[in-house]
Amino acid sequence: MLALYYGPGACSMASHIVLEESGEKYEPKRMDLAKGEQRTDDYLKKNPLGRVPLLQLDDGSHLAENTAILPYLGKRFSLWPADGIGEAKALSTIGFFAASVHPAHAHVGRPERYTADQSALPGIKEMGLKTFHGYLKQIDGMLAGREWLSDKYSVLDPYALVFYTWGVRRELPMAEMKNYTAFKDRMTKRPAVQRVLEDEKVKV
Ligand SMILES: N[C@@H](CCC(=O)N[C@@H](CS)C(=O)NCC(=O)O)C(=O)O
Repeated sequence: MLALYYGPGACSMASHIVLEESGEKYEPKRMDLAKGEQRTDDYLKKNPLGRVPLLQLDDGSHLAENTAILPYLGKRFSLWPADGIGEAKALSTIGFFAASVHPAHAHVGRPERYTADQSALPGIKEMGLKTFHGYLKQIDGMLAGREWLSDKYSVLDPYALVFYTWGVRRELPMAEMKNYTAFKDRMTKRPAVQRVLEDEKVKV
């Protein structure tokens, strides 16, 4: 059986939604990131990176990183493009999310990771928020005229929802992004999404 280590409101929410929608039995393993549970010796043995999400596979081994976990779950639950070009495009979107959108937000939430100079923290946060906002607008553009990011609903969509909720958390003008907001409304109609938002106490 699969098990997911996740933190409420974190990027692990994407995998959490996928597992919840899959209908397959899995073990949710909730972590308190604010308390630093991701840095305990026990957890670091499972994931030396000290982050969530972490997926425990059927054989008991562990898989880290959204860029690996989401395609794996997508293939397992038919939430992944079947053709080569569709798959390449999905990987391109996941790469953009994990390597650009997420780190921009990390400059807002964890600016101390980017400088030793305390006086530079506000500037890093401010620039991080601007960059993050710009990326959200790009996601809004990617959703123009389409229901989902890929040709059909896929693991990309719960990942995109994570960043929408982070925009809400940072009080960005999310309603101005019409395509992204309509997408969020479609997502929050899904019962599994509702269950996860309730479990993680995330506002949208
Ligand atoms: N590149 C990783 C990033 C994972 C990551 O940074 N997760 C955050 C939550 S969104 C985390 O575990 N934060 C705890 C920490 O930084 O100590 C991925 O995409 O899976």
